[in-house]
Amino acid sequence: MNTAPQNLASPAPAGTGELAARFAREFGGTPEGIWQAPGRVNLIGEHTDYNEGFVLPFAIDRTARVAVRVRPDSTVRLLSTYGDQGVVNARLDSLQPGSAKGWTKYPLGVMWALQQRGIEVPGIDLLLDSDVPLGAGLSSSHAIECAVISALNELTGAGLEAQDMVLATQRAENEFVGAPTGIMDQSASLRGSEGHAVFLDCRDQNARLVPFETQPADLVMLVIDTKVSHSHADGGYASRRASCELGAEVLGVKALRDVQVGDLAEASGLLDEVTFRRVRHVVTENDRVLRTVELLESEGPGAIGSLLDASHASMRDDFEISCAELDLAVDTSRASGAIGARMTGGGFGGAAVALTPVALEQAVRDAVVKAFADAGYKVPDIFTVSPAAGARRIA
Ligand code: GAF
Repeated sequence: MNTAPQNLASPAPAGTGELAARFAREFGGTPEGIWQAPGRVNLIGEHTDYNEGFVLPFAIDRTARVAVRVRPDSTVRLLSTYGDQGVVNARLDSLQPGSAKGWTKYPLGVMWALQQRGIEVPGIDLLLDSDVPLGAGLSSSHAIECAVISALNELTGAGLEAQDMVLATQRAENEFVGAPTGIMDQSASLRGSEGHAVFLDCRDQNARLVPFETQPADLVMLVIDTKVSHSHADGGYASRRASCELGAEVLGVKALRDVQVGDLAEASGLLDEVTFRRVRHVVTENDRVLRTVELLESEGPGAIGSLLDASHASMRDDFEISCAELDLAVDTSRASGAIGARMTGGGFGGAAVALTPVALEQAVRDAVVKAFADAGYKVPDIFTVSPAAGARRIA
């Protein structure tokens, strides 16, 4: 009989020992466990989640990890291995939106959101480590939130299902952090699976895993972090969301999910020019997600390049959330051999992805670095990602 505790990974990945040792130095004693949650790349389906549409992200092999121990009082002590905030102390009875700063917004937001659901949250000591690049559009904040909610779900015995954790972390983001984001990022982080993308219907949260393995197709997925930092709590994201809501209202539908590509000609006569372009992005993007899923299931990743390109063009021209650095990353990748490329995530900075033949990986990397240098942009960080497992306990 296997008596190993459920969710306990074996063997423990490198690094959990160091994290536990650092925890002991900072807080004394040992953590009760270490939980990790990945960042994500969105393969396709951008700004469709809050329109009750379709998304196709995958969890990446870059994670946030939290070592956690429950305290006997209502104090929260938080420390991260990066940044310079030092140990941050908070009290559970005084958590409220706007009360936290820096990365501590994410764990404290999750604790607050759990309290709002009536869950009795204990004080904790928490040490965070993460290799998800910050502000790169790879969902570093949701990775923290999903690691924390996984830990608290287990430590409190709350018994939340993935769906509940998605909604609680969304509430933390929307109300505590102040970013009006949808449900895509935390869904990818919580539901991710090695070798798969997560096809999510954001209307009912139905999720299906779709094979996305680049290696057998002799492809790699390159991430190009432009180093243009962005925040979804800034106005751009909220203004796009407002345009979508206006479009749905004028068209008399519950959400833009209910508008089909064939309805666009009629919609153009009913909407102002800018709102129409915002709507057209969402409607065509939903359609592209469905076609991408079909192609991945019938032919594999080598068939989806032109859909990635079309998605980028739509974000650049209709939704207007790209920037010069992202466009340069995408155009240069395509010109030097990628079979498809697009910005990924909420936009206004962050990262692009380029689906690239293995044989041309170096050529694409070199071309992008050179193009950025020639344009006087910051040196981009370029690395490969593959679809990885979702949030789980690792020690
Ligand atoms: C950000 C948000 F967090 C997501 O909910 C989603 O809207 C995305 O931007 C755009 O597709 O990552």
